[in-house]
Amino acid sequence: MDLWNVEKVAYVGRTRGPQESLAFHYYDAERVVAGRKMKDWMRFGVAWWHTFNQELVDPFGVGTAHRAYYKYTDPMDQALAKVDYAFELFTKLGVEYFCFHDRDIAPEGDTLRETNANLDRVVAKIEENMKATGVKLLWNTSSLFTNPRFVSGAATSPFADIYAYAGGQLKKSLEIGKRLGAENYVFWGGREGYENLWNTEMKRETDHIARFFHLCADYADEIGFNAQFLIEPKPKEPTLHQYDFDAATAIEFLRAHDLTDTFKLNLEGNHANLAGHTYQHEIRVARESGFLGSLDANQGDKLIGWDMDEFPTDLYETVAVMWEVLAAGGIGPHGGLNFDAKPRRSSFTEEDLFRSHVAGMDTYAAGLLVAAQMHEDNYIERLQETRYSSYDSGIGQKIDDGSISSLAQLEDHALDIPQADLIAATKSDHLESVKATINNYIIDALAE
Ligand code: XLS
Ligand code: NI
Ligand code: NI
Repeated sequence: MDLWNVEKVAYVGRTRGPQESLAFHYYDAERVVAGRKMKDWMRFGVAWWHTFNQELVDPFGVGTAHRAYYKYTDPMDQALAKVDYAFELFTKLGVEYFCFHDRDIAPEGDTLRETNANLDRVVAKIEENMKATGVKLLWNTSSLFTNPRFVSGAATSPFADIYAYAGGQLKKSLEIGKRLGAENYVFWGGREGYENLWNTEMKRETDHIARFFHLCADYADEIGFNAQFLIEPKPKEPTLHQYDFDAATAIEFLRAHDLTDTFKLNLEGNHANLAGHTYQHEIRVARESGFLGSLDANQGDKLIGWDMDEFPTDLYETVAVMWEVLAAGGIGPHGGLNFDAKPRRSSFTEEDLFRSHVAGMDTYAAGLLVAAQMHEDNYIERLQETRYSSYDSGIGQKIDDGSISSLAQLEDHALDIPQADLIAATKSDHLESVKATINNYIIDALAE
């Protein structure tokens, strides 16, 4: 299939003013930054659901998207046509990874058995294309939220048949992950939460899903599927409250259920905002506690409080994300930047699928360049070091090395310090200057 007249997107370098929309201005895949190729820091992925299944509907209107494969009206014909289309897009974009839900790639049959047979046909075609192009599977996952049977959840459903169905569906999904060599396997608990607490046994539901995760891990071991398992936190939508609310909640859940060896986290920008956090906050929490797994690259909108899944174009945010990634030495053991994002409803052409990915890739590449410069200068590291320097000696050192063992020792130190000396022990953060310096890094690192 010839995907329009778009050529392979090339790196052309920086330009003044309007950008060429089908060229990279910052993303130079092979360029080495901070000791690693840009493409290896980022490991960009295309999300099947948004890019090939999203018709750009909203609650008030039907889809606006123009897509060549809409001419296939039989669902299986269309699913197979999308595979060729997808790999042509990956190759022309120079994206080396992709991600999908089981139900994104093949239509459902009446029974799980029929659905699995449909999946086998499409997976075979995906496998051929992966071999031919070298494009790899960053992660796959299972849609346990779209079909009406999951109306009240899957692994937290009050209905045991549905729990069993979800288990059967997961078994197949793990087999597909193994067959296609998925590097990670994601669990996003789309309807694993509650609409109303009065009718909900919360502990029972969370015990059920923990048990489910153990069963999944056991089966992955049994078939030799070594992917990194990831939980993707989100506070709400579609449920009123989702159990994997944010990074800290998910980590606590993993600790409480003996799942810390099995899971890390897949963090999404827009989900962070819905939880009342910045994206940087979520990544920091995961990084510092050893749970950074992978990233779903998207952004929300300040004016609309929902999961907008916009392509990331906020440079300030990508600087912060890439600063954390550099500090972590990479996005988790096998992580990447999956564009869990869709073009706006008014960006409905096929070419917009390219334009939106190019914008996202360039924004992350620019973020990497800025963050690398900040790390090279140790700007933030020095800032933090100075701020905590009172812990390098005296009472601070004793607090840090654990030799303070009682409140009485602290009292003894503090009892006679005059108020003026205490105030003098605090220093201004000069926060406005810090923010202005970050702006300067952005301007400077991206200048010619
Ligand atoms: C929805 C989630 C979803 C996961 C995969 O908000 O981001 O797309 O990434 O199930
Ligand atoms: Ni999301
Ligand atoms: Ni996501």
